[in-house]
Parts: sequence; C-alpha cells; structure tokens
Amino acid sequence: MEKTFFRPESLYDVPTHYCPGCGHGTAHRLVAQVVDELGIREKTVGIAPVGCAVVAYDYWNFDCSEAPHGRALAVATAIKRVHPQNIVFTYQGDGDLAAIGTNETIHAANRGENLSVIFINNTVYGMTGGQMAPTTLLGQKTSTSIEGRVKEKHGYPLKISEMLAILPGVAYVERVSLHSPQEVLKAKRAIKQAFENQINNLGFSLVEVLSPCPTYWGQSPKESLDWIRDVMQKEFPLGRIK
Ligand SMILES: Cc1ncc(C[n+]2csc(CCOP(=O)(O)OP(=O)(O)O)c2C)c(N)n1
Ligand code: SF4
Repeated sequence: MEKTFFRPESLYDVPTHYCPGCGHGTAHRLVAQVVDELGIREKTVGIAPVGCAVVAYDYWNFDCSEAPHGRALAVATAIKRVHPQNIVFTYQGDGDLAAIGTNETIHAANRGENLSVIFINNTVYGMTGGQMAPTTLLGQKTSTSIEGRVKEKHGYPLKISEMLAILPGVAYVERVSLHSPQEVLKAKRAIKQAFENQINNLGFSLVEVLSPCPTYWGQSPKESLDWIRDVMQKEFPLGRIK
C-alpha cells in the first residue's frame, strides 16, 4: 500500500507544547511540508515570533532565528539582504504582527522585501493570557474585554491583509483557514505560493491563517473550528486578496 501521509523531514519528531486543538501545530506542519516539497530545507531560515509559537524552532528541522516583540520582519529583512540565496520567512501571530510589530510589518511590506510571511490570526494574545488583540471581533470576550469588544472603546478589528494589499511592494496576499480538511489543503497551497514567489523574486508575500485558540476562546476544539467557519470568517473573508 502506498504511504500517503508521513512526517515531513522539516518537522522534528517531538511533541509540541501547544494546547489540544490549537492551530499552531497544523500550521507548523504545513510550512514543513512545503519546505520539503520545494526542496529548500538546507537554505530555509524561519523567524520565530513572540507569542505561543516563540519556540517554533524546537519543532522545525531547518535553520531558525528568534525575533520577539514584533521585530521578525526587521530581522528577516537583514538576513535576506545579507544572504539573498536563503529562503527567509517569518511566522507571526496577530499580537506580534498586527500590534507590537505593526511598524515593522508595514514598512517591510512597503519596501517590497522578498520575504514570505505566515500570519496566524487567532484573534487573541494566546501566550500571555488571552488579551484582546487588534483582530478581536466586535463583541468577542477576552481577558481585557470581559464584556466583549466595543467599537467605541476598542476600535474595529484590524484587517491587516487588506491594508497591506494596497501597497505596491506587496506581491501576494491570501487569507486561508484551518477549520476543515479542505481548508487546510487550501492553506498549504497558499503557503507554497508564498514560498514560490520568494524563489521567483516576486517580492513580499503574506498568508493570513485563521487559526483556533480553544483555550482562550473558552471553547472545545470542535466548537473552535465551527466558530471560525460560522463567525470569524464573516469578518475575515477567505480567499486571495492580491
Ligand atoms: C500590552 C502588551 N504588549 C506587548 C506584549 C508582548 N507580547 C507577549 S506575547 C504577545 C503576542 C501574543 O499573541 P499572538 O502574536 O497573537 O500569538 P499567540 O500567542 O496568540 O499565538 C505580545 C505582543 C504584551 N504581553 N502585552
Ligand atoms: S493559548 Fe491558544 S494559541 Fe496558545 S497554544 Fe494554547 S490554543 Fe494555541
């Protein structure tokens, strides 16, 4: 019988620290599969973020650097400019990429850096206790919006992908989701596209991944997937944005 599912070489055979039902493990696997399929493991450099994925380098079997507190794209820019033959990507949550690192994100995109960005949107700061993030939905309860996000007080959910898509330096933006096997396959295709764009020197590519955080959504893993499908993707529509 043909073996069709196996651990990618780019993923270490170790248990992760993620909560049951968390999307980070799935997203890590998709990145690893794409790196294997493109045959770029020996020249890939990943930049791990602040947030729950801070130790992503413990799970990926290729070179990684750590750039906490939103600075991943500044570090990625430096590495790519000094070593343009490397394939450099950042892996960042919404607190990292769209709050503490907004500045780095916008300017790296605007410079059209030839980088790939995997942007994990789970609408909260997972690592530090489920605080409200820029992407938190209106009405969504978090540890810092216990009665739900209110537009008058907290503003609207920030649509970072749509904002970046208007910049001429940005080559590709797509929003995908992990809420079903079909969507996971589409997410993998988008991540592969972002890496291929870099290989072809097309400029800045970003894939936003809607990802469950059952722990701080106060839901079961199954309910979290349904919530992405029924609620979250209304605010963050899936598909290619640029
Ligand atoms: C007000 C504030 N600014 C900055 C930080 C630093 N910080 C630690 S974790 C984190 C982000 C975590 O959330 P996210 O990037 O969405 O990743 P997740 O843990 O959800 O995967 C930030 C910004 C903080 N804890 N609080
Ligand atoms: S807190 Fe949320 S994002 Fe962090 S590991 Fe747990 S489920 Fe994943």
